[in-house]
Amino acid sequence: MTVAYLGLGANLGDARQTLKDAVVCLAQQHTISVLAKSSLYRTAPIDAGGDDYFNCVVKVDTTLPVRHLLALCHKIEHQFGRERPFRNAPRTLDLDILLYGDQSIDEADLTVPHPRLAERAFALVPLVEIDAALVIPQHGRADTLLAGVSHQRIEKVKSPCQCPMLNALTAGSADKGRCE
Ligand code: A4P
Ligand code: MG
Repeated sequence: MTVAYLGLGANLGDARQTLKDAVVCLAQQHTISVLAKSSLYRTAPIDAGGDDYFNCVVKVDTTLPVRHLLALCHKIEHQFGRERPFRNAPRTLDLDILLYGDQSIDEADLTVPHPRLAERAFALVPLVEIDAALVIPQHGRADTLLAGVSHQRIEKVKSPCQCPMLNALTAGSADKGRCE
Protein backbone atom coordinates (compact mmCIF):
# COMPACT_ATOMS: atom_id res chain seq x y z
CA MET A 1 0.00 0.00 0.00
CA THR A 2 1.20 3.50 -0.78
CA VAL A 3 -0.09 6.79 0.56
CA ALA A 4 -0.69 9.26 -2.27
CA TYR A 5 -2.17 12.74 -2.53
CA LEU A 6 -4.43 13.57 -5.48
CA GLY A 7 -5.32 17.11 -6.55
CA LEU A 8 -8.77 17.72 -8.04
CA GLY A 9 -9.70 20.83 -10.01
CA ALA A 10 -12.66 21.96 -12.14
CA ASN A 11 -13.98 25.20 -13.66
CA LEU A 12 -16.52 24.00 -16.22
CA GLY A 13 -20.09 22.86 -15.59
CA ASP A 14 -21.22 22.27 -12.01
CA ALA A 15 -17.66 22.20 -10.72
CA ARG A 16 -18.51 21.89 -7.01
CA GLN A 17 -20.78 18.89 -7.58
CA THR A 18 -18.25 17.31 -9.94
CA LEU A 19 -15.50 17.43 -7.31
CA LYS A 20 -17.81 15.90 -4.72
CA ASP A 21 -18.86 13.12 -7.12
CA ALA A 22 -15.25 12.49 -8.21
CA VAL A 23 -14.12 11.97 -4.60
CA VAL A 24 -16.96 9.47 -4.11
CA CYS A 25 -15.88 7.78 -7.34
CA LEU A 26 -12.31 7.47 -6.02
CA ALA A 27 -13.55 6.11 -2.70
CA GLN A 28 -15.61 3.47 -4.54
CA GLN A 29 -12.52 1.97 -6.17
CA HIS A 30 -11.50 -1.39 -4.68
CA THR A 31 -7.86 -0.37 -5.04
CA ILE A 32 -8.21 2.90 -3.13
CA SER A 33 -9.10 3.94 0.41
CA VAL A 34 -9.71 7.63 0.99
CA LEU A 35 -7.93 8.56 4.22
CA ALA A 36 -8.71 12.28 4.23
CA LYS A 37 -10.34 14.97 2.13
CA SER A 38 -9.60 18.66 2.31
CA SER A 39 -12.22 21.36 2.30
CA LEU A 40 -13.42 22.62 -1.03
CA TYR A 41 -11.71 25.84 -2.17
CA ARG A 42 -12.70 28.49 -4.69
CA THR A 43 -9.52 29.68 -6.45
CA ALA A 44 -8.45 32.23 -9.05
CA PRO A 45 -7.26 30.63 -12.33
CA ILE A 46 -3.44 30.43 -12.38
CA ASP A 47 -1.75 30.56 -15.81
CA ALA A 48 -5.21 29.93 -17.25
CA GLY A 49 -8.37 31.73 -18.27
CA GLY A 50 -12.01 31.01 -17.67
CA ASP A 51 -14.09 31.02 -14.52
CA ASP A 52 -12.81 30.58 -11.00
CA TYR A 53 -11.80 27.02 -10.19
CA PHE A 54 -12.92 24.75 -7.40
CA ASN A 55 -10.09 22.68 -5.98
CA CYS A 56 -9.58 20.09 -3.28
CA VAL A 57 -7.05 17.39 -2.34
CA VAL A 58 -7.59 13.83 -1.16
CA LYS A 59 -5.14 11.62 0.71
CA VAL A 60 -5.48 7.97 -0.32
CA ASP A 61 -4.00 4.61 0.45
CA THR A 62 -3.68 2.57 -2.72
CA THR A 63 -2.53 -0.83 -3.93
CA LEU A 64 -2.05 0.60 -7.43
CA PRO A 65 1.44 1.11 -8.86
CA VAL A 66 1.87 4.76 -9.82
CA ARG A 67 1.28 4.28 -13.55
CA HIS A 68 -1.95 2.38 -12.90
CA LEU A 69 -3.00 5.22 -10.61
CA LEU A 70 -2.31 7.73 -13.41
CA ALA A 71 -4.36 5.60 -15.83
CA LEU A 72 -7.22 5.51 -13.31
CA CYS A 73 -7.06 9.31 -12.96
CA HIS A 74 -7.33 9.68 -16.73
CA LYS A 75 -10.22 7.20 -16.87
CA ILE A 76 -12.17 9.08 -14.20
CA GLU A 77 -11.45 12.44 -15.90
CA HIS A 78 -12.87 10.94 -19.10
CA GLN A 79 -15.97 9.66 -17.28
CA PHE A 80 -16.58 13.20 -16.06
CA GLY A 81 -16.44 14.58 -19.59
CA ARG A 82 -12.87 15.95 -19.70
CA GLU A 83 -11.81 17.39 -23.03
CA ARG A 84 -8.42 18.88 -23.92
CA PRO A 85 -8.90 21.52 -26.68
CA PHE A 86 -5.73 23.43 -25.63
CA ARG A 87 -3.24 23.62 -22.74
CA ASN A 88 -4.79 24.75 -19.43
CA ALA A 89 -8.21 24.93 -21.07
CA PRO A 90 -11.22 25.14 -18.75
CA ARG A 91 -12.04 21.60 -17.60
CA THR A 92 -14.88 19.56 -16.12
CA LEU A 93 -12.33 17.61 -14.05
CA ASP A 94 -8.56 17.51 -13.63
CA LEU A 95 -7.15 14.76 -11.44
CA ASP A 96 -3.41 15.01 -10.79
CA ILE A 97 -1.05 12.87 -8.72
CA LEU A 98 0.56 15.41 -6.40
CA LEU A 99 2.58 12.96 -4.30
CA TYR A 100 3.06 9.17 -4.39
CA GLY A 101 4.71 7.93 -1.22
CA ASP A 102 8.12 9.57 -0.96
CA GLN A 103 8.91 8.82 -4.59
CA SER A 104 10.45 11.23 -7.06
CA ILE A 105 9.61 10.34 -10.67
CA ASP A 106 10.83 12.29 -13.68
CA GLU A 107 9.63 10.70 -16.89
CA ALA A 108 8.17 12.05 -20.11
CA ASP A 109 4.53 11.52 -19.15
CA LEU A 110 4.75 11.42 -15.36
CA THR A 111 6.44 13.78 -12.91
CA VAL A 112 6.01 13.30 -9.16
CA PRO A 113 5.85 15.40 -7.06
CA HIS A 114 3.64 17.27 -9.52
CA PRO A 115 6.02 19.74 -11.22
CA ARG A 116 4.09 22.93 -10.33
CA LEU A 117 2.89 21.84 -6.90
CA ALA A 118 5.22 24.11 -4.93
CA GLU A 119 4.08 27.22 -6.84
CA ARG A 120 0.34 26.84 -6.39
CA ALA A 121 -1.84 27.84 -3.49
CA PHE A 122 -4.70 25.68 -4.85
CA ALA A 123 -2.55 22.60 -4.19
CA LEU A 124 -0.48 23.67 -1.15
CA VAL A 125 -3.30 25.08 1.01
CA PRO A 126 -5.47 21.92 0.92
CA LEU A 127 -2.39 19.71 1.36
CA VAL A 128 -1.38 21.57 4.51
CA GLU A 129 -4.98 21.47 5.74
CA ILE A 130 -4.87 17.66 5.56
CA ASP A 131 -1.30 17.21 6.85
CA ALA A 132 0.18 20.21 8.63
CA ALA A 133 3.66 18.66 8.78
CA LEU A 134 3.72 17.26 5.24
CA VAL A 135 7.14 17.07 3.60
CA ILE A 136 7.34 17.32 -0.19
CA PRO A 137 10.30 15.50 -1.74
CA GLN A 138 12.81 18.03 -3.19
CA HIS A 139 10.99 20.97 -1.55
CA GLY A 140 10.80 20.34 2.18
CA ARG A 141 7.87 21.15 4.44
CA ALA A 142 4.75 22.20 2.54
CA ASP A 143 3.78 24.86 5.10
CA THR A 144 7.04 26.75 4.52
CA LEU A 145 6.05 27.18 0.85
CA LEU A 146 2.77 28.94 1.63
CA ALA A 147 4.36 32.39 1.99
CA GLY A 148 5.51 32.22 -1.65
CA VAL A 149 1.94 31.76 -2.93
CA SER A 150 0.14 34.10 -0.53
CA HIS A 151 -0.75 36.51 -3.40
CA GLN A 152 -2.90 33.82 -5.11
CA ARG A 153 -6.59 34.14 -4.28
CA ILE A 154 -8.04 31.10 -2.53
CA GLU A 155 -11.06 30.87 -0.24
CA LYS A 156 -12.50 27.93 1.63
CA VAL A 157 -16.09 27.25 0.60
CA LYS A 158 -16.97 24.04 2.39
CA SER A 159 -15.84 21.97 5.34
CA PRO A 160 -14.41 18.49 4.72
CA CYS A 161 -16.46 15.35 4.31
CA GLN A 162 -20.03 16.65 4.35
CA CYS A 163 -21.06 14.09 1.73
CA PRO A 164 -23.01 11.17 3.31
CA MET A 165 -21.89 8.69 0.63
CA LEU A 166 -18.24 9.62 1.08
CA ASN A 167 -18.52 9.39 4.85
CA ALA A 168 -20.03 5.90 4.54
CA LEU A 169 -17.30 4.81 2.13
CA THR A 170 -14.45 6.09 4.26
CA ALA A 171 -16.04 4.43 7.32
CA GLY A 172 -16.27 1.15 5.36
CA SER A 173 -20.06 0.89 5.64
CA ALA A 174 -20.95 1.35 1.97
CA ASP A 175 -20.43 -1.00 -0.96
CA LYS A 176 -17.58 -0.24 -3.29
CA GLY A 177 -17.72 -0.80 -7.01
CA ARG A 178 -20.41 1.53 -8.32
CA CYS A 179 -17.96 3.78 -10.21
CA GLU A 180 -15.50 1.24 -11.69
N1 A4P B 1 1.46 14.22 -16.05
C1 A4P B 1 2.76 14.32 -15.68
N2 A4P B 1 2.87 14.26 -14.35
C2 A4P B 1 1.60 14.11 -13.87
C3 A4P B 1 1.07 13.97 -12.55
N3 A4P B 1 1.87 14.00 -11.47
N4 A4P B 1 -0.28 13.83 -12.41
C4 A4P B 1 1.04 14.27 -17.45
C5 A4P B 1 -1.09 13.81 -13.50
N5 A4P B 1 -0.64 13.94 -14.78
C6 A4P B 1 0.69 14.08 -14.95
O1 A4P B 1 -2.10 16.55 -18.04
C7 A4P B 1 -1.10 16.62 -19.07
C8 A4P B 1 -0.15 15.45 -18.95
O2 A4P B 1 0.54 15.56 -17.72
C9 A4P B 1 -0.84 14.09 -18.88
O3 A4P B 1 -0.79 13.45 -20.11
C10 A4P B 1 -0.04 13.30 -17.85
O4 A4P B 1 0.55 12.17 -18.39
P1 A4P B 1 -3.56 16.99 -18.35
O5 A4P B 1 -4.42 16.51 -17.22
O6 A4P B 1 -3.93 16.62 -19.73
O7 A4P B 1 -3.48 18.55 -18.36
P2 A4P B 1 -3.24 19.51 -17.15
O8 A4P B 1 -3.58 18.89 -15.84
O9 A4P B 1 -3.90 20.78 -17.51
O10 A4P B 1 -1.71 19.69 -17.27
P3 A4P B 1 -0.76 20.17 -16.17
O11 A4P B 1 0.49 20.44 -16.91
O12 A4P B 1 -0.70 19.21 -15.02
O13 A4P B 1 -1.46 21.47 -15.70
P4 A4P B 1 -1.39 22.07 -14.28
O14 A4P B 1 -0.04 22.57 -14.04
O15 A4P B 1 -2.01 21.13 -13.31
O16 A4P B 1 -2.32 23.29 -14.48
N6 A4P B 1 -5.77 27.28 -11.59
C11 A4P B 1 -6.54 26.97 -10.53
N7 A4P B 1 -6.97 27.93 -9.70
N8 A4P B 1 -6.87 25.67 -10.26
C12 A4P B 1 -6.48 24.63 -11.06
O17 A4P B 1 -6.82 23.47 -10.77
N9 A4P B 1 -5.14 23.97 -13.00
C13 A4P B 1 -4.34 24.26 -14.00
C14 A4P B 1 -3.70 23.16 -14.74
C15 A4P B 1 -4.01 25.66 -14.34
N10 A4P B 1 -4.52 26.62 -13.44
C16 A4P B 1 -5.32 26.29 -12.40
C17 A4P B 1 -5.65 24.93 -12.18
MG1 MG C 1 -3.95 16.96 -15.04
